[in-house]
Amino acid sequence: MSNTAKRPVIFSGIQPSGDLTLGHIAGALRNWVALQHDYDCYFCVVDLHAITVRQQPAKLRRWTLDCAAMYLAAGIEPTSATIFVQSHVPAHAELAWVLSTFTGFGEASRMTQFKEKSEQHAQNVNVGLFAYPILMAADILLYQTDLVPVGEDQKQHLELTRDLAQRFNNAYSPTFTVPEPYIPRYGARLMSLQDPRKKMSKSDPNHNATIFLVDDNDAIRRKIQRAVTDSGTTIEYDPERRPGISNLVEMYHLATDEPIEAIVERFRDASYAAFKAAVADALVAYIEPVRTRFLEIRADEGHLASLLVAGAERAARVAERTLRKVYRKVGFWSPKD
Ligand code: AQP
Repeated sequence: MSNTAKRPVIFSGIQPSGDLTLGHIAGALRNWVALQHDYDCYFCVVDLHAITVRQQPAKLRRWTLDCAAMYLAAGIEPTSATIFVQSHVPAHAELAWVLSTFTGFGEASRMTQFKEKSEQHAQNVNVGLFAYPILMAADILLYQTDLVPVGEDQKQHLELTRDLAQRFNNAYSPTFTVPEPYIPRYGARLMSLQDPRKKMSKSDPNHNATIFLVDDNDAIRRKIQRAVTDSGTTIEYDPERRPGISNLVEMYHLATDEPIEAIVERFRDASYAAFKAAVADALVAYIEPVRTRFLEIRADEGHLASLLVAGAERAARVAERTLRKVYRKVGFWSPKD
């Protein structure tokens, strides 16, 4: 583990609000793994974010450990990255409060994820859900992050983070690094298998819509076979006009690394059934080793726990440094100053 100031910093996180999906590999984990040796990485299990939607406590506890185990199963090495749980580092909530006083109400109201989630959870449109992007800004800014690998849906939140960093820096003096998004060319928005106009989501009530990383091989094959496509007959990559089949092409690319153009060329005249069978085979080969590693890691809870405790200690040291600086600049008195 090297914490030298010179390496640029990455921060990213996933909510432990369900079993992780192929979408998380595509939009997040795969890129984290690719970047982990060139950056000082902080990969967080963002449980504070998860409670913006009502969670069952026992499930939240289980999913928190599952989520961390999946980071490791996907290939994150705890010797090169800091893996930790958000609620173990109080500075996240503390900085979020300060940043909330720099965020306009109108500005926060424009966040599309808030609008979507308030429709999905109309019975519980809480202030935390509204403030979610401010907490996300705190997560990122605490670590002086240079790069944030995220899926397409988080682009707007990252813009807000950048605005808040610049606003605070201008109001006082340079305090925060202004982060850049890292959005992959393909897989930045893997779509639902049942409605290819909607994002694949871990909390979709229709389980056939989502490939979970803990799905067994039969479930993966069944879900791909039942995936909604369209009335075309050729295999093409055109997410606007042919979202269903294009989504399957992206999944094949994700699992095999074969370039999109080559996949389309090779399968252009294949039947939908034949292409779906090829996608299912590729996904089974890709996901099975991840699932096996996940189950091994999950079987040793003591080891996982000690890793998360050490990760939180490391993260807290860095986060505290930024928070102290912020507190001093806004004028909070401290006997240590
Ligand atoms: N379908 C997806 N395609 C590409 N990237 C995705 N991500 C999530 N789904 C996809 C990326 O994963 C990171 C964190 O996800 P999250 O679980 O914290 O939040 P989310 O985006 O709200 O994911 P879900 O599955 O839709 O969660 P629920 O159902 O709990 O709301 C982000 O980088 C995201 O882009």
